[in-house]
Formats: sequence, structure tokens, C-alpha cells
Amino acid sequence: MKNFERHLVTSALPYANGPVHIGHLAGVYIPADIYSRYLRLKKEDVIFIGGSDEHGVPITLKAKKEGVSPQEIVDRYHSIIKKSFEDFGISFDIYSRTSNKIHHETAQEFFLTLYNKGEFVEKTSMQFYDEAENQFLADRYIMGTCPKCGAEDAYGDQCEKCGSSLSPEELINPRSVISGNKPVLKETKHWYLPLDKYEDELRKWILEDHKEWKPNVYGQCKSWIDSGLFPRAVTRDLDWGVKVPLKEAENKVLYVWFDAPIGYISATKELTPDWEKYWKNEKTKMVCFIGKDNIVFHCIIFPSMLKHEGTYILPENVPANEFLNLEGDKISTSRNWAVWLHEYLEEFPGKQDVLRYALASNMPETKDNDFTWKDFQAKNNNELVAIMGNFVNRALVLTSKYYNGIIPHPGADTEYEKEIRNEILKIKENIEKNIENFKFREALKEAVNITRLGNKYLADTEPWKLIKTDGERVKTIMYYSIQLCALSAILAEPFLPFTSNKLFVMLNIEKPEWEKAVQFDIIPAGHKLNEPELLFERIEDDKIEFQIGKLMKAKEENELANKTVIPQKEIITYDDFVKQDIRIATILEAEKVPKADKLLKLKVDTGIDIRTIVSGIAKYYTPEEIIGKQVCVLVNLAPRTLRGIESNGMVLMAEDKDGSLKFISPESLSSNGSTVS
Ligand code: B3M
Ligand code: ZN
Repeated sequence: MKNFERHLVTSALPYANGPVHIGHLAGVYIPADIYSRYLRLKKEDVIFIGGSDEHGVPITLKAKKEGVSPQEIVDRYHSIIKKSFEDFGISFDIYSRTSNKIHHETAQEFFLTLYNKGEFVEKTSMQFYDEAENQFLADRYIMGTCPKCGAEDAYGDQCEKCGSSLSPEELINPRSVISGNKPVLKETKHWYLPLDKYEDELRKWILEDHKEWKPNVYGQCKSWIDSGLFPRAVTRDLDWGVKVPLKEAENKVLYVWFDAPIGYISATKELTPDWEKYWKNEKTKMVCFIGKDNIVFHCIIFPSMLKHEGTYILPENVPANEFLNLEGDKISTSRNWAVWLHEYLEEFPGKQDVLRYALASNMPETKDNDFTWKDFQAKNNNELVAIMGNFVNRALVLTSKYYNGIIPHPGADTEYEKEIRNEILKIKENIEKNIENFKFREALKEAVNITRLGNKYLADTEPWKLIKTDGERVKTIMYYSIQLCALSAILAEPFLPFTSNKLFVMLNIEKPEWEKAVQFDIIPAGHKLNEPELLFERIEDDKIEFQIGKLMKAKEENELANKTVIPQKEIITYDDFVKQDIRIATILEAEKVPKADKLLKLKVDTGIDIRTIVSGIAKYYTPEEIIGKQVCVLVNLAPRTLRGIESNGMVLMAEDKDGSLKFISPESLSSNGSTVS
């Protein structure tokens, strides 16, 4: 094991093309934050790097869709994302962005070093081109049928259905995402990172030297390497991104996956003039937190770039998480199947730690996991409130009641107190060991065990009974209970920073050092506590039902959007069509038909006559709002009797996918009796 002197913690740079959701937090930012907070508490030299990834096709596509510039898109989402992270206490030392000048310069310099060392392979090839749009179709600009699984909406770089990584020429029936056109092939030159040449060194570095990596990460790397590596283009024919710093490549930019990880370096430069100490010194331990879809980039491509640039260290570990699903379904921005962080905070103000807790205790560390609102509620009510909140509250309230909030002097320890001391030693050790091995769920469990222990202590010793017979013993029990509160506040800080702070305030102490969290004299006898408050509150069913309702609504809207339009009916002749006599008419009167909740009885002026029509529109219009309105009426329909009323004709309506009805009306006032054809 190497002896490291400092830590460089990076977390994947989210694309600035949308807000962040619980999947982002659980997959990357909560584990990275727990790890960094822990190292800081241990007084290690650590920097925690984050930022927005502001290049790449997802951003330009979004800009195009909204008719705004890519810069406008990234400005908007960078600030939303940054704020969400701050709100949830993700303790970055810097949260930067890749549109910064310093990043463009750093990425260009990096490219040039590799270029000058002759690392790249230059290749001219035929690539897909959209003639109507005058644009090459890189990555997500091209779609087609996946050659591996047959999905019809695979992208030029990846099929989201089966997860295969693709290149555009593999797609069957390729089409341009911008215009839908069939692309043509056009010659272009690009620069490639020859991963095939690096295969042996990668095999040794990962498969032999990093057997300790998480099995999901190691496994993915092994399968990449075993199936053979190929040169990877690091330039693109696009106009949004970091310009390729070569005269002959004026209209090209760096591939987003080439520039984005360099973003970690540029952000460090921005943070400190001492940045080289973190990036170019073997005594630094670099750990990259990412989601599983980023493994190849962080384990194979980025390390190859760093190694062949020549002056940088490589990641020591890449603890990628799997995915978090939501209520049994894949989280999806386009389907609005997500819990957005900014919306959560509006609906659960001040409850950052509840979400942090629910996500950390259910983190997809080894396999995909599911977030459900019921589970969120249970974790809050049965764990945070019932275990941690309950213990702290009992300890503080009893101390306030018996001693006016002043910590009593303890008597001699009994076996029970000795046991508690031993337990705490074990708990702290377990928390440390688990965090250091990226087992955050286990670590969190241990942190909660402190208050579990406290609850058992109170239940076993029953100070509320003892106070009548053995006041001295109660002093010891309350003294120990308060120390346990303090220990829990220290050891839970990496996971629940807001709660921990709140607890320090109630205990009326400054944050003690992590290493002290085995001692039982953190708060001295005679110290006065502040007024106790509840640490957590129950979340009732109505709040949870509201959230579930929101998701159900998103599901319905989606299903609706995906419903196909009714197919065309069989062909008719002009003569068939003109048999219908449709006229503009004005609604003169309207009233509800008694005992029929769908029907309105209308009196309309058709220009020919004034007649009665019964129409099934009561769910969509009130009688008052339609009086005076002009509509289209089929006047030569045979009369029908509905609820005893003779209806003479039919008001034409547009029926939407969800079955709702709307009038078809002339664009401007027309005379009644005008024909419609
Ligand atoms: N923006 C992809 C993603 O959000 C990408 C990560 C970059 S990390 C350098 O999944
Ligand atoms: Zn596929």
C-alpha cells in the first residue's frame, strides 16, 4: 500500500442541459461528499472537485430545440445545478464549468502536448453528413437501428437500450437527428488516441495492479480490454466546444469526452496556484466518483491521456456506482420520471438530510437500486425519527428536566458504561474502514448504531424510574447519554451535515475533532445545553401521496404523448363528402340536461332555422361560457332522441388524445348559415 500525503477527489461533471435529480446525488455526489467530508474531518489534505460539463451534443441539441444559443442553455443549467448542490451540502472546494477560459486553454495545451509527442494517429475517413444542414453528424446527431439489439433509436455513440457503445457507421438506417434526412458520406480528417497501442499497459495497470477496484468497475474494464481496444477519435466536426488548436483544424472542436475530464484539472488550477501538488505528485491519491455509464472514460481513456501526456498521476480508484431507479422505473429526464432536487426542496424545505439519508442508505453500490417514496417515508419515520431523533430528544429533555440543562457529574462507571466505551471504539473503526473502502451504506448503518446503542442504554437503565431511588446513578446515565449525542453528531457529520450542525447547536459546543469521537469527556460536567428541539419530524402520508400522485401524472402525460393518432379511415369520394351539410351556427341558449352529467341542451341559430341540439360536452364547457359562441353544425343529420329531447344535428368537435373535446369555430365572426366545406 502506498503512503499518500494528500487526496484529490473528483466527481463527474454533469451535463449542463437540465437540472439534477436524486439519481445524480445517489450515484455520484453523496458518496463523493461523504468521502471528502470524512477526509477533512480526519485532517487530511483533500480537495473535492466538481463542475458542469458544458460541451457535447446533448447541449447543442437542446439549444436548437429551444431556439436559443448553447451558451444560454449552459448558463441557465449551470446555475440551477450549482445551487442544488449547495443546497444539499455537497461540499465542493470548487464547482467550476468547462466554458471557462482557463479550461479551454488547459484542454488545448493538453491536446498539443500529446500532438507534439506524436501520440495521436491522424486519419481521413468518410463520415456521415447532413447536406441540408451543412453539418457532419457526430455522436448524438445521428440515430439509427442498433446493430446489436435492434432498438430503433440508438445514437451514433451508444445504444441506450442495450448499453452497447457504437460508432456511427455501425447504425442500420442512419438518419440525421436535426432534419431526419438520410445522411451522405463525406471525407474528413480527425485525430485519434491509439487505445489499441495502450492495451497491454492498460491490462497490467487495471487487471493486475488494481484488483481491489469494485467488482462492477473491474468487470467492465476487463470486458472492454478483453474484447480489444480501438483508436478513439478525440476531435469532432462541430462548432460548440474547445477549438482544436491546429491551423488545419479550424472548424473542429475537441471531443467532449476528451475535454471534460481535463475539466478536473482546470478546476484545480482555478482553485489553487498549488494545483500541481495535487496532479503531478505521486503522493496524491486521486479518487474519481462517477456513475457506471462513465466507467470506460475514467478507467481507460482519461488514464491513457494522463499517462501519455506524461506529467500527471493516474486515478488510484474509480468507485463507480450503478443506477438508481425510481418507483421501479428507470429515471428519465425526457419522460419527467425523476425527483428533481430543486423541487424536492420546495416541497420538503429544510429536509436535505432526510433525502441524503434515504439515498445514502439505499445507494446503488453494487447493483441498481430502487427509490420509492414509501421507503423514503419509512426511513424518515422509523429510523431518523424513531432511532436518532428519539434518543437525542430523550437525552436532552431528561437532562433539561432533571438538571436544568446542566451536565451532571458522573459517578463511577459500571460494566454497562465500559461496554458502551468498547462499542463506540468498534463503531468508529467500522465507520472509518467502510468509508475508506467506499462502503458508504455500511458506514452509515454504523453511524446510526450509536443512537441505537443510546436507546438501548436508556431502555435498560430506565433513569425515569431510577430518579426516585438512585439520583447518583441517574447522573452517570445522563452524562453518558449526552456524550453519546456528541459522538453521534461527530460521526454522522459526513452523512448528515445539517443534522450534525443542529445537534452541535443544541449541545452548545463547537464541532470537536473526529479523533475525539471515542472519548466520553467531550462535553464537561457543568456545561449548559441549549433548549432541546426536535431533530427530525414525522412525514405524514399526505405528503407521500402527493409525491406519488405527481409521478402518476407524469406517467399519464407520457402515455398520452406516446399514444399514436387514430389511423386514417378508408377513402371516400367527393360525392360522399358533400352529402354532409355543415353550417356555421351561433349558440343562443345552453343548459344542463337533468340527470345526465355529460349532456348540454343547446338552442342554436343555424341561419336556416333555430333548433335544439343535445351535445355531450358538459364535462368540457359550462353553459354560461358557450352562449354566443360560433360553432360548426352538421345540420342534415337524422334527428335522434336523447333523454327525451329531440336533437336535430350535431355540433362538430375536435377530440384530443385524452378524449377531451373542443369546439371547431370559424377564425373570425361569420354569418350563421355559412357553409363549411
Ligand atoms: N458529462 C456525462 C454524464 O453526465 C458527463 C460526465 C463527464 S465527467 C468528466 O454522465
Ligand atoms: Zn442496442
